Amino acid sequence: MVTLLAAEPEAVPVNWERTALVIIDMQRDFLEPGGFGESLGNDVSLLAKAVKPIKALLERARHKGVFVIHTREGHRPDLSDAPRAKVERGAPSLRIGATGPMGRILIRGEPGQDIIPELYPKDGEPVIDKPGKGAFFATDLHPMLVYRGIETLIVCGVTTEVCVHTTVREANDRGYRCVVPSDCCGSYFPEFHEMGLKMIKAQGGIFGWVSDSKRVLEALD
Ligand code: TIU
Repeated sequence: MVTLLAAEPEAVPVNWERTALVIIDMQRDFLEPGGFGESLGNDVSLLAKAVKPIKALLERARHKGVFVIHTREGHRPDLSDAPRAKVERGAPSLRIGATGPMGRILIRGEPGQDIIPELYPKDGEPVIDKPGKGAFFATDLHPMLVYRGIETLIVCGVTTEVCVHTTVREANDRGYRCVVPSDCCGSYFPEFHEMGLKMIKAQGGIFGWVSDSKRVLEALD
């Protein structure tokens, strides 16, 4: 089923059998108080408004049989995959690996590192645990997409200018068409969200296309 998805800078033809919905890092560590995001000094409530539109897309994608992938940023409990430059930077209230109210910060298997209940993965939906910001670095995402013949990614999640942007850039260089629904991502810095989206769609869509949940749902129907 190929449909035309309304987007900027131009509509994108989408073959839904060759499309994946990629939901980036909708983890308690970024969205709830007491996690990594708040430890960096951020107001985590700013990310909450992305949950409802992502949920709408997720439910429709599941219903339509579109391939759904979730990612989580996080590290091994022994921190062997966490670069010192990442662990030691800045002056967070809790460093990666320290124990907070949702368990150890950004550590795989801890409650805070898991995905928020509203968007929890269903059995059969791959969850990519990634040590970096981009979902392609040090993960098996690329072969997973290649084996399924995926050409287009609908990329949602947090934060717009960090993990969503890095993933879109990595995907663009690997040949994927990336569409970012603007209301399905969010940032601790509203101005970075706006600029991040502008950077994707500038210059004829230098990294991809920007749409919104309403237009993606219309194209899915
Ligand atoms: N701090 C911030 O904005 N983001 C991250 O550290 N990771 C993600 O964006 N997932």
